[in-house]
Amino acid sequence: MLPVAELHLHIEGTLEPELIFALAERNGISLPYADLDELRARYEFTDLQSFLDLYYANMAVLQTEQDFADMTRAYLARAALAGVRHAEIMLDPQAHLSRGVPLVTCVNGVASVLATSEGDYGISTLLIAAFLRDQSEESALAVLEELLAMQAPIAGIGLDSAEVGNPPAKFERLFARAGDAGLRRIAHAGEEGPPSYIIEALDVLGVERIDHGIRCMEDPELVERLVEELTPLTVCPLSNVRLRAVDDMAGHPLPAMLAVGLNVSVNSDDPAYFGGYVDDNFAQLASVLGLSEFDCVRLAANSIRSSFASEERKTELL
Ligand code: ES4
Ligand code: ZN
Repeated sequence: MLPVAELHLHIEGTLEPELIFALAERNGISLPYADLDELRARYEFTDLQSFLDLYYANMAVLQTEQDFADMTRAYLARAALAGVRHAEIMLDPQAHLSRGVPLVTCVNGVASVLATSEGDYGISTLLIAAFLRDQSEESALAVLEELLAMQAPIAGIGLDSAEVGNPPAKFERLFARAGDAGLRRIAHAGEEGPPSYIIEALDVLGVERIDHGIRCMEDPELVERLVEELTPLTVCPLSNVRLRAVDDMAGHPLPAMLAVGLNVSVNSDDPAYFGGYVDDNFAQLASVLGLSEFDCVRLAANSIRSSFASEERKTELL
């Protein structure tokens, strides 16, 4: 198995249907689905929002530190089988706070497992607090201050959720504060939103990496800049197909992105919702798009180089 770094992963998006039912049972929560098949029948998405509705609804079963820890362990165990040797994991604190789950519960639940992930699963990890762009900047700033005050073990911040209508510039002060606090900065841009959102994320937010970024292909000047600056784009092929950002895998822009020299990597985004983990993404790229072994090696190397892992760890994995 090719060693890869997973750079675009929402831990809540790793909550598999079986675990949703198990946690609902443990926490005495009644689900609006009679059984697994009824839940699985909901995994038919038409766009980003139709997915986000189910993604946020299913989080209801995450109540205790142990719930967050169990979800994180399940991801690491599966990711190890996929060849993941380093993972940068996003957590959506606001999605839990708004349900009455304290910040310490979600952060400690995930972080307690990540603390020993290298020894336990062979996966070095770091945690990224992602902020919901459809909520206010004030809300995000308050949560960031709380994370800093509690010295949460976060390496950086991200920006996710409903993209269109919530441009990066809305979070200029949040990202400035994070930068001042020494945090790494990434943002989703150019998934459903226009190429101009990618430019804004780079120039206004100062991000080091773009999550998705596939719509950069509509702007040749932007492509030229991204190639020149070697900006990492964390592409998620199965996610793009399932959320209909692209028509089908055969029409995915990844081969074209590689061909023009963009620094792309392959990631699973929300693997429990989109039909597979990193290995499944690579397998589909190979079978449908004829991605060569050489391309896969390059994508894997891109992922490791574009990570926030220590230089020693990167050397070890390359
Ligand atoms: C997400 Cl695929 C995607 N896009 C934006 N926000 C998200 N949160 C979880 N998955
Ligand atoms: Zn994402």
